[in-house]
Amino acid sequence: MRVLVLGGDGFCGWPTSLYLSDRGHDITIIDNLSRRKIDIDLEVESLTPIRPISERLRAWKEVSGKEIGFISLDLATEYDRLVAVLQDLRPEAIVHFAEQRAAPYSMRSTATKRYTVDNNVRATHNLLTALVDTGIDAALAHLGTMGVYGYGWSGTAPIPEGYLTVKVPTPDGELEREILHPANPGSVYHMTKTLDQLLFSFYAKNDQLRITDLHQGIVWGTQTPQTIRDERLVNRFDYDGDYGTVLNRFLMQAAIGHPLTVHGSGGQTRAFIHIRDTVRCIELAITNPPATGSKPLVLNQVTEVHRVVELAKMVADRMGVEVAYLPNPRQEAEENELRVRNDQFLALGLEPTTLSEGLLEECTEIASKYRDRVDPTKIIARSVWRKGMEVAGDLMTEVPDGTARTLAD
Ligand code: NAD
Ligand code: USQ
Repeated sequence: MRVLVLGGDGFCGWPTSLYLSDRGHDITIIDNLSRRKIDIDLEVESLTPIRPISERLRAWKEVSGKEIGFISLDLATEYDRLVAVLQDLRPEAIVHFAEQRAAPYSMRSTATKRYTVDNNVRATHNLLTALVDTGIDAALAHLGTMGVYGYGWSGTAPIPEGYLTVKVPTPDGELEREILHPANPGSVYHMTKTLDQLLFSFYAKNDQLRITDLHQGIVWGTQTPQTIRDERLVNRFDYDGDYGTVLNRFLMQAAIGHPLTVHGSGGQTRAFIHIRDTVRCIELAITNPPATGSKPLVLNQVTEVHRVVELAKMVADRMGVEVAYLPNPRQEAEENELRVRNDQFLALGLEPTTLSEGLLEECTEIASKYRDRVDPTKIIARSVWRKGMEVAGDLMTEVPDGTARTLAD
């Protein structure tokens, strides 16, 4: 298929572009490189030394013989160029990763709240109107989030895939209706994904766009069989307090002997997926789109569920580091139950990659290899959900000398 990967320079987008290219699809990446610019503003870098996009693409051509196109374009602000690109490339499928994706960054300041809403909602809406404008009937797969459902609302009832069947009382008896699951976002970032859902519902109904919304859990891991083929293809690994996600942070912290940064009691339960499954799910989604005229197809892109404190204890036990219980910079339930349905991906043939010694080890090895690139003063999460919330001080200001730890030790 001719596939446009929007946000294809990012943590999920880059390995997805390589995977799809390896599988024989014809890939063009669109990205405005805003994520790299945010790193400069935050004075942090990916733990792994990611190469400039042109070098990445050159390296891929060298190792695979395959060409991936690249267009630098801001989806939120360059509407006419987007239309021209769609008319020129006439994609059969579009994968939309191109949004500001960190909840803490979205809560950092008024400016980052406004940027997150402006960027994400405009990017998604521009894409939808551009598809209508050009009449291009591409299968659109968007990366949404499990966070649209919120946490704890349905207790131990499994979270369905997008829709809930409800009974509406009327004077003439009950009406049964299928509605979008109530939105219950926990950050400005998550809120933008709930707004995206409404845009999708409208454009699927009004213009018969074929849309799949992938409600993805927290992605962990870094390398895939494609990114591992050359050091210049290495994937991004975020560890800082705004962009680092919980399990990758714990693995990286353990590798340098930093206490594991559990927020609050660690009773938060979240859904996870390994990056290798993310890329497979995307191909399954674009090759199995909904029929023209149907409502958006929602798939929960998750493979397992874990409690934060249990992940911390598991990593701490294996690698001999402490667990630090820190004041939680977020407003979120101290503890929640979480059960999630993912039947549709299983039915499409996904064989879940779950937490395994090998993959955890691969992650700690990467963290150990690049430990000299860690700035330990960027580890503690300091973006608070409301002014005045307490944050922890640095637990480490220099990476200690000595052999790096790995799970194998
Ligand atoms: P990322 O920040 O690494 O990648 C996003 C990419 O989109 C970046 O390369 C950025 O430069 C680009 N981008 C952002 N705004 C753009 C714009 N206006 N125009 C063009 N390009 C733009 O994020 P990621 O971790 O790869 O996440 C990708 C998607 O998956 C996001 O939409 C995110 O919400 C979703 N998601 C991520 C995770 C996770 O754990 N990483 C989990 C669930 C869902
Ligand atoms: N947490 C800690 N310690 C840390 C980091 C996080 O205890 O050092 C806790 C957080 O307080 C939170 C949980 O771990 O309770 C998850 O935090 P996270 O930063 O790993 O994930 P989150 O903010 O939810 O966001 C990430 C991605 C986002 C995606 C989302 C999927 O950044 O793009 O949408 O995961 S989900 O969580 O399923 O909504």
